[in-house]
Amino acid sequence: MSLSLWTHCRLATLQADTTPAYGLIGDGALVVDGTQLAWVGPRRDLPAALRKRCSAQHDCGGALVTPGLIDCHTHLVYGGDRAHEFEARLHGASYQEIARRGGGINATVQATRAATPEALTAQSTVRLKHLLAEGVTTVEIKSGYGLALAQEHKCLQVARALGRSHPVDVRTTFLGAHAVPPEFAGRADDYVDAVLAMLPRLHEAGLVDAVDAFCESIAFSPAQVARVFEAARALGLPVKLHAEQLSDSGGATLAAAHGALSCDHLEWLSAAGASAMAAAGTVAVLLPGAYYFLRETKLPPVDLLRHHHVPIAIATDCNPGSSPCTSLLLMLNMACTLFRLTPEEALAGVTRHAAQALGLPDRGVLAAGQRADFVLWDVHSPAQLCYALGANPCVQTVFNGQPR
Ligand code: DI6
Ligand code: FE
Repeated sequence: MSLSLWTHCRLATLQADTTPAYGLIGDGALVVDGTQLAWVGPRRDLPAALRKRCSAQHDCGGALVTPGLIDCHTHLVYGGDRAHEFEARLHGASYQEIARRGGGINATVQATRAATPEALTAQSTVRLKHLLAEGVTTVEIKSGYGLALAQEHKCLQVARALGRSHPVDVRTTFLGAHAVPPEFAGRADDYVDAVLAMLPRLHEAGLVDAVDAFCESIAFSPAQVARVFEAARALGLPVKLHAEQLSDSGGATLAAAHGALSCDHLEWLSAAGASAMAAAGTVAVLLPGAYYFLRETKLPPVDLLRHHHVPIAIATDCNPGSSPCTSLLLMLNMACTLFRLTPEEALAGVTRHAAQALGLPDRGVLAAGQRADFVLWDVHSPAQLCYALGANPCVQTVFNGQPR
């Protein structure tokens, strides 16, 4: 296998606990061996024997190189849009009221059920391309707008197919317990039975990398979520949870008890929840797009997470109701301005910690042995990636060893 050498770049390796910050290497070099990074470090330390084996050379033109970005929480595959609800909220309705009136998630369920796989693929492709243009190399996509076996199957298959037709790694999450669909109105426990019946079928079809649920007063109780988690764990599937977004339901503690990969949103996270997450190694995925778009005022307890050394990830939560967002770079900015993360924390949140939130130890930092997913940026400092609004300084993305 031929090796390729990438030089004339600064590297933000994002390795943990490095000095200088960001794991910055001023005059760096990368050696790619097929789909993996074979060597990463200061150019002057590159072994001559390794350099000789490199048959291709790439001049990065002074670019900053980071790991490929990872969007670890999206609901990217859905039908229709909810601009009318955005309008209704500007006339005074709340997100919860709209949901209780049968709008909200169930409005998107109706539109998604009505959409053909081709139509779903077409509208989801537009969103995916926006993410890819900003250097995203791994994206998680949740189901949860089908809420019936054939419909969830359709959405997860569309998600998987997007990963085959685009240079990006798609990880699929089954979110059957997202909302109670209209045909089960007032019978949430019966719907949980239906979710438990869907799970093994979708798993057998190879469509499930992880299992998620929405633990909230307008969605599922901790007891109902526990049933879903037990079924997932019995199949050997990792779990994650939409927890403490609109109220403190104790979801984080429950998820941690099931060894969850991540708890997501967390504006209302308690001290007990944070310490349970720390003990379980559960990542906190913060979603500034949803906080912003719903005009929430309760900030996620970032200092509490820092105090307990809970790793923090950042994602778009791309969805039609609470975060119609396809820019992970914008989320970096909002994580800093709204949540007061440092740019270094924010960048770790879309690389190293996002990989951890998906249970993927083979990516998220620039280091030998990792996947060769990296991005060349036309910026001088890593903080510039968090600082600008609406700019896209992505020059080139390398996915799985191949420039795309
Ligand atoms: N929390 C969210 O923010 C999204 N899902 C969830 O459980 C919103 C989904 C939607 O409103 O369509
Ligand atoms: Fe979400």
